[in-house]
Amino acid sequence: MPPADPDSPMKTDSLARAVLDGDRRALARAITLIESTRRDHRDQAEALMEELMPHVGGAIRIGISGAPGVGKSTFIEALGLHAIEQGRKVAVLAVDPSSKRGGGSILGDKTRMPELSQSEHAFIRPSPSSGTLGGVARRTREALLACEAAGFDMAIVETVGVGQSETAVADMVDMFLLLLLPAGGDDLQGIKKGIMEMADLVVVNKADGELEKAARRTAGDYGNALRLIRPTCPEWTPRVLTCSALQGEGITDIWQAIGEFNGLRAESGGIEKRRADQARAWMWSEIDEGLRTRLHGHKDVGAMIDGLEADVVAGKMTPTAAAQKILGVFLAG
Ligand SMILES: Nc1nc2c(ncn2[C@@H]2O[C@H](COP(=O)(O)OP(=O)(O)OP(=O)(O)O)[C@@H](O)[C@H]2O)c(=O)[nH]1
Ligand SMILES: [Mg+2]
Repeated sequence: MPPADPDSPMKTDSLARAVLDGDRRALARAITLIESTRRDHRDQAEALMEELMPHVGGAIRIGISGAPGVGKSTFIEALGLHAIEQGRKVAVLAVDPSSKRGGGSILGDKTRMPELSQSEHAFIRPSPSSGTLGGVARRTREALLACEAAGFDMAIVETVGVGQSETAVADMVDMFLLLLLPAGGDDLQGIKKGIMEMADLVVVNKADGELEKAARRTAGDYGNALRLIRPTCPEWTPRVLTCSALQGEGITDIWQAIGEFNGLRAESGGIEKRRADQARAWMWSEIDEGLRTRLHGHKDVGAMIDGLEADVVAGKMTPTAAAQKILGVFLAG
């Protein structure tokens, strides 16, 4: 087992071996390395990922999103425990660049996942507590692959449905699941159409007690709304289910739908294709981020960016001219 101090020197190959052996402490340590922004850590993380990459790809990757308080943590506890009963090993990660809750949202939420966080077949990792969405998403992608390399065959990526993070999560999973609350009346909870369009499965949670009737009605409304939306993929028509995460009701049906989706998508090659597209997009976003970082770090460009930006904002210079000037100086050396 490598030492726990992130600053202490270590060999990435022995860390990689421990991760591949399914050592959860080594996995936690690998993810700490992946999340570090220090240059030397980044280099080590890249070396580590090289070693893990041949062993990834074995998990069902599921993204789960929904408004604060909809019951994501409670739902993941129920679904995760069900998956473990079916012989799965479950990793839970989060993308939450807005997290102001110190230590990351999931860690604070472990009380909402009491059994899952205790299970030896589960690995729960809070969101990296800071960074841009792009940075957090990249680290979460790598963390997801590290979990797969460690033998977790179901990966759940959670995000709070309040911003751009749904798209980032949808871009790293095989199946995207949207959790909703039972609504009074027929309003569609202000859910943006773009987010509905990404959902492979919509789940109305809290279908229990007084809310049960409203949940069924809401599910019907969303079922109608979904029919007007182009399906996410040719093999599958997105559907709406209800559940009570708290009482564990409806979880079996959701598990079955996940299995069905996955089976159809595996058979058609859809999963592979989506993953290939995601890998391509990931490469380009790495290039975009890398270039921007280098632009800002360039001694001449760095000094002129603020002034040119101010000129563009003030209408003294066109955006095209400013961009050309910046690129010209950057490419000149
Ligand atoms: N009645 C009922 N309450 C539920 C259900 N699922 C969750 N809750 C309750 O809803 C509240 C929020 O649940 P969480 O699981 O923390 O919700 P969350 O979406 O993870 O919340 P954030 O992480 O803050 O975005 C808690 O009080 C839960 O007990 C359910 O199926 N039925
Ligand atoms: Mg939560």
